[in-house]
Amino acid sequence: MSQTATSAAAAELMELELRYGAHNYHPLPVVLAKGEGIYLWDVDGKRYMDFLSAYSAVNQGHCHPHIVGALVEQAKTLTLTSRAFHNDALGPYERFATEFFGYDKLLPMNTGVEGGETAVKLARRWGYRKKGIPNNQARVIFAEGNFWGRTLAAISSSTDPSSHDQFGPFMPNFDVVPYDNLEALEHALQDPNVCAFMVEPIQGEAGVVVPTEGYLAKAYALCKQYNVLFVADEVQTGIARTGKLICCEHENVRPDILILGKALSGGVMPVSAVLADDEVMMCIGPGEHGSTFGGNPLACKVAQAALEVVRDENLAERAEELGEVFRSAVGELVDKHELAAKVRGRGLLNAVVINDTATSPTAWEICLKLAELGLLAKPTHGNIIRFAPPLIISEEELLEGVAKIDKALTMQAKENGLL
Ligand code: IF1
Repeated sequence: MSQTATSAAAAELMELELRYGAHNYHPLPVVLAKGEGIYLWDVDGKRYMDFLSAYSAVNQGHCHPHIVGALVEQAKTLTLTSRAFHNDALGPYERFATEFFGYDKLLPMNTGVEGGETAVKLARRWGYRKKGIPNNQARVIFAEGNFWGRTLAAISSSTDPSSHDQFGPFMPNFDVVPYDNLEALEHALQDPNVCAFMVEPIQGEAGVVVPTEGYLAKAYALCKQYNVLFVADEVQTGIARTGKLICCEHENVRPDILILGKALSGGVMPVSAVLADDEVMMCIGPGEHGSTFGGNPLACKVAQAALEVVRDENLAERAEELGEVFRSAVGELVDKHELAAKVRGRGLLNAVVINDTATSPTAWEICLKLAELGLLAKPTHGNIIRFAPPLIISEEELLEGVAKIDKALTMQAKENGLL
């Protein structure tokens, strides 16, 4: 999509962002104005299939009527009380969500990274009060390639220079071990001051990195062996995205602390949550954690509606079945196209590794061609293109998307002189 293909209206809107907005993103030159189901429309009325789902925040599809209906109804009634008082939406939501995911209690927050921060605070408190770690000595282990947000704590565990260079100094007592490496994990767990291992069951930002079968179960077992909390960051992999309600279910792992975000609200507003049993959750008492909007009535109604959609539309089962369809169809493209090195993922969280270096613009150029063809996706780490459509997509629409991927790879191959 050359800049000339962009309309004057779109160009003007992009210019406003350039002129008046921080330059902390480099978006594709697409200016969106409307979303419904799996589709997005730009300001010129061009329709796209959304194969990013706002990084798995729109699993239920854009503007899902059940979720928007709950939002509008509550917005006209009561949006925010602060936690200085009770409200009539929080308790019923907490009961619904704790039963839905099978935990004693839920701590409501807003963004995914606040969920991660909450999980680390809970784990440290548990470490001091239950494991007996000396005060201020608690350590948390993370995996190389992790991504759990942009706060100073989150980037303190990051191994991605673009996330942490020149934002120091960093949070102490965060250790990093190679992902999908049980030997390295066990070595780190032997430090008696370790309170938690926080890990994504599939690393999203790292490029949809799926660990070896059995890694999660064995990592969990090692955590139990060394009396360390297993913390699952399911902000991106949770809420049915990978074919199970939470990704850890693929290996029958029940995290000690579960972090949810993104699709917990169906992409309607920021809602996150941390779930744990009493032994952990009761380590934080009144006035020791929270946020202005955490547990607001609007978020509670939206989140419950979003989870009802996951349940009632069988989104986990759909993701499981359609993920097989997607990887099988794209696997044929990998065989056909020199540019496509591999396809990997679980459920409808997948990625195609482009046969190129991380610094080449090929993946970006392929995404520009995909946009021209009416499909939106974006590269991660240079040469990996993530494909994650809303879980409500039909098989026919999914295969229509695959056809666009096929066409874009052919166009790029011709441009690169491979055909
Ligand atoms: C951006 C990435 C994805 C996450 C996991 C916690 C969070 C995220 C596994 C924090 C957030 C978002 C952040 C967003 C783009 C997107 C992203 F590319 F940045 F890395 F998905 F891979 N845990 N991921 O993926 O949740 O505070 O953002 O609500 O920063 O542009 P948040």
